[in-house]
Amino acid sequence: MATEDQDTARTTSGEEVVSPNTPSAMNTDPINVGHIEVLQILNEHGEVDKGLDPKLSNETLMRVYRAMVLARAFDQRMLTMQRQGRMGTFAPNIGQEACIIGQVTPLTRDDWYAPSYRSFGAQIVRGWSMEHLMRLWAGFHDGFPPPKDVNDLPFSIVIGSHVLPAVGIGMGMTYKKQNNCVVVNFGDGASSQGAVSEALNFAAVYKAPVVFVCENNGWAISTPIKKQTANEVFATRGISFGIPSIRVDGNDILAMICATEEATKRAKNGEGPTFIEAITYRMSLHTTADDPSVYRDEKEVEPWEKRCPIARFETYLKNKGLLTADAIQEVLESCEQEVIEARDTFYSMPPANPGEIFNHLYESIPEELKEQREEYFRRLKEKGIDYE
Ligand SMILES: Cc1ncc(C[n+]2csc(CCOP(=O)(O)OP(=O)(O)O)c2C)c(N)n1
Ligand SMILES: [Mg+2]
Repeated sequence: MATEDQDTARTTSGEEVVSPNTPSAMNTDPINVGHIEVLQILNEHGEVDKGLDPKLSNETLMRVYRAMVLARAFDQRMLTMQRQGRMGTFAPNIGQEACIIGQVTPLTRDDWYAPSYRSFGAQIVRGWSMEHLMRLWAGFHDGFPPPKDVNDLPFSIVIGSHVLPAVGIGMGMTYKKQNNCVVVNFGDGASSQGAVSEALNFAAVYKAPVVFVCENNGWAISTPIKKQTANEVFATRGISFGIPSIRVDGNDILAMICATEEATKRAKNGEGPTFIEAITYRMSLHTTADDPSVYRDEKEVEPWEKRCPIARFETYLKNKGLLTADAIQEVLESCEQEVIEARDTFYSMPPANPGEIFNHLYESIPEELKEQREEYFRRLKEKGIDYE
C-alpha cells in the first residue's frame, strides 16, 4: 500500500522508480508505470510469486475459477443474443473477469456491493440469477431491483453516481456499529466525475468502511486514459484524499482477491477506506452500440490477449494439479449449459408490463405524467400492444 508520504515506492518486481509523468505506451508495459507499486502475484505466464501466494483452499480456487469461466460464457451468450435482436444493449466484460470476480470474493452476504454496469460476473457471485440479469439488460424494469436478501445496489449506468450512496451505506454501518463493509466499483472515466471526488473525501474524513475499486481498463468509450488523467495513474486520486491506495494487476485473480481482502479487513477494523486501482483492459466493445475500430488501433489489444486472466489462472491451477485439459473442457461445457438454461428460462418468461414504469416514482401520479401514460398506451395500441 502506498500513501502520500510513500510515493517513491518501487514496483513489486523491484524495477526502477518511474516518474509519474513518464509517458508509457499501452502495448509495452502498461502495468508498471507511475510511481506506485503494483501488486502482482500471478504473472501473465501463470507463474506464481511464492512469497505472495495467499494459498487459498482448493475449494475456493476452483469456485473462483468457475465464476470467471461462467462470467465469460454469460458474456459471449449475451453478445450472441444481442446480435440476434433478442437482447438489449449490453456492456461486455471480456478480459476483465479476474478484476470483477476478485473484488467480491472476500465479501460476506452481510457486506454490500455497489456495482457499475460492467459487473454481471460479480452480480452472479452475489446471488443474481442469470435470467434476472437478462431481464435487466433486455430493459424490463423488474430486472433492476436486487434479489431478496442480496445486499447490492442496482447497477449504475449514470457513471460515478452510485459511489456517494455506497459511501452513505458505509457511514450508516459505522453509525449502527455494524462490522461490515461496502465494495464499490467504477471506471477510469467515472473517476473524473465530481461525485466520485465528493465520495472519496467523505469516506476519508469519516473513515467509512468502503473499498473503492477503480477499474482502469484503458478506455472510457473512446476516451483513452491519457486524456482522462495527465498522471497515468489513478491510485493518486485516492492518495490525494488521504486514502491508502494500491495499484493491482487487475488480470491477476490472486492479486485482486488479496488486495480486496486486505481492504475489507481494514474497513472492518475501523481503519477506513481503501482505494484499489485495478489495471485491466477492455478487450471488446464498450457496449454493443459501439465500434472501437473507429477510434483505437487493434494492435493495442494484442498484448492483452497474452494477459488473459483466465488462461494464466488455468496454468496456475494445472501446476497445482487441480486442473487438466479435460477438466477445463468440463467446466466450460457446464458453464455454457448453465447459461443456455438461463437463456431458455428468460425466453419463457412473460415480458414486463411497460405501463409499470410509471408506477415507481410517485405515490400518486401527477396529472402530467398520467397524460404521458395515456399517450404511451395509445401509441402501444397502435403497434398492436395492449397492456392497459
Ligand atoms: C454521468 C454520465 N455521463 C456520461 C455517460 C455516458 N457514458 C456511459 S459509459 C461512459 C464511459 C465510462 O467509462 P469508464 O468509467 O472508464 O468505464 P468503462 O465503461 O470503461 O467500464 C460514458 C461517458 C453516462 N452514462 N453517465
Ligand atoms: Mg474504462
